[in-house]
Amino acid sequence: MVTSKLFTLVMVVKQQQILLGMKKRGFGAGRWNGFGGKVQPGETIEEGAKRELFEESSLTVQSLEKIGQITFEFVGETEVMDVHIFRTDSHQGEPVESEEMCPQWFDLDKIPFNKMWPDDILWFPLMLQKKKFKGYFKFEGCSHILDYTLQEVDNLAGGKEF
Ligand code: CJL
Repeated sequence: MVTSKLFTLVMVVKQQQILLGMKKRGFGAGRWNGFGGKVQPGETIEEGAKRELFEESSLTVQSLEKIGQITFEFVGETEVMDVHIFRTDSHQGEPVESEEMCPQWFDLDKIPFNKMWPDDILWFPLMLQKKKFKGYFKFEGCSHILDYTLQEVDNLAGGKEF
């Protein structure tokens, strides 16, 4: 039986830059990524996204735009990751390093894809153009994509069928 676990990922964008954090420990350590984590019981996905953004970067936001949903399967594992991706173009505060993440602004033409999850280079262009998308990636280990689908969608509701 395949089960899924909910995760959030928040991309904070300014005019010419995007905020990424270097993950300091745990899953994805050593890679730059947006801010996020597991959704907790009793919170909505968006509440979880805001909470993790604050815990990991000290930033607060008024609103998050739902921009993408990606399901990640790993060969040999029965649990998939259901990652809900949000974008915001305005935030309050200045990013502060946390136990989890070391935040840094990157020019949009200098995104460090070689030190990010290999799926990111495929969906970042859609996210940066504010296109909504759904994706499915099958990984072998942490670095090899075996197959994937990625499609632009008009609507992200109905989150389970890619
Ligand atoms: C791994 C899932 C961590 C978002 C961050 C893990 C924070 C766990 N996240 C990107 C992913 C996963 C991913 C799949 C192959 N950009 N983010 N690719 N790519 N989550 O607590």
